[in-house]
Amino acid sequence: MKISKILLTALMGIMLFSVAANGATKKIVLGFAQIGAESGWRTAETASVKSAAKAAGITLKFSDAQQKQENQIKAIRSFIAQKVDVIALAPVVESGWDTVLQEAKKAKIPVIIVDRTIKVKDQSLYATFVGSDFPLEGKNAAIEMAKLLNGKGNIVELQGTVGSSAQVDRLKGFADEIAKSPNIKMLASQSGDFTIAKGKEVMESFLKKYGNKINGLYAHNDDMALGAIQAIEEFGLKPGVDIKIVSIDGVRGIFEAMAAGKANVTVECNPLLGPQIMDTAKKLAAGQSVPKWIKSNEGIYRMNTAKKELPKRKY
Ligand code: GYE
Repeated sequence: MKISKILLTALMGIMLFSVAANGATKKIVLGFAQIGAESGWRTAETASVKSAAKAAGITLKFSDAQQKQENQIKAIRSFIAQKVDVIALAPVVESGWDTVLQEAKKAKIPVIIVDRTIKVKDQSLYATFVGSDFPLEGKNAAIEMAKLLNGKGNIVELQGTVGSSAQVDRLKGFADEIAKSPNIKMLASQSGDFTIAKGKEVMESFLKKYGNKINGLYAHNDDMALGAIQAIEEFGLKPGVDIKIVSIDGVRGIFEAMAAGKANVTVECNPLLGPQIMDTAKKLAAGQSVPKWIKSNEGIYRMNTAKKELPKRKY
């Protein structure tokens, strides 16, 4: 009896040791090179990644680059030096990643590109992209704008961070679709860097120049639209009525503005990517292959349903 107990304990010990040795019980370490905290969307994404890592039992190393690519590159190099298992990168801009991603590849660390896409010569430099379809968001925004203006009017555009895929693709997706409405004219288009403050500032300059000639505003994110709403009210016009507003993201603030009749449409872009990122990190750490694009589920929300939707919003 005693001997069998000793044998059993020894056997269990050996089993546990071998599980640890082949990595099954080792905690996965994920380095996340985040862009910053420029918008409500990004704050929601960061929160989602942090809570999903906890829930998945993944050790998260988090870096905030304050919207600077050089800081993101530094963070990735430090993750490589620390020998993390997987790297997640939300790239502030599309280009300039080849060298650092080659370093990650050489170190055999798989890279998940998060929420914005990149342009690299060698597609094997990253494992997958987890995020939205930006050209489609731009297209949907244009369809909504054309409907709101009955195919006729003057519009202005607040662009996202210049050189980010979210700016490049939302601009192009919108431009291609709005071209089908020849009586809609783009008066001005400028970057508001995805922030409320910049969105307000640039809208003020548009209003100064074009005043009540403006019938519609397309903003590449809700935060800039929220800044623009303040500018429009201070100028003495009614946002959502005198100037129709279509933006992208679906943050709580824009639902509140829509419920108050001050904004018209938001094309949803889901920031709650944490669970999909953790799931992908686990697969990659286990040496499994994943699809090259893992899409998020999204909808389009309008002023008339905003009040009803508001309590259901998670970000
Ligand atoms: O739309 C914007 C944020 O990369 C999809 O970045 C993201 C965009 C989002 O600052 O609000």
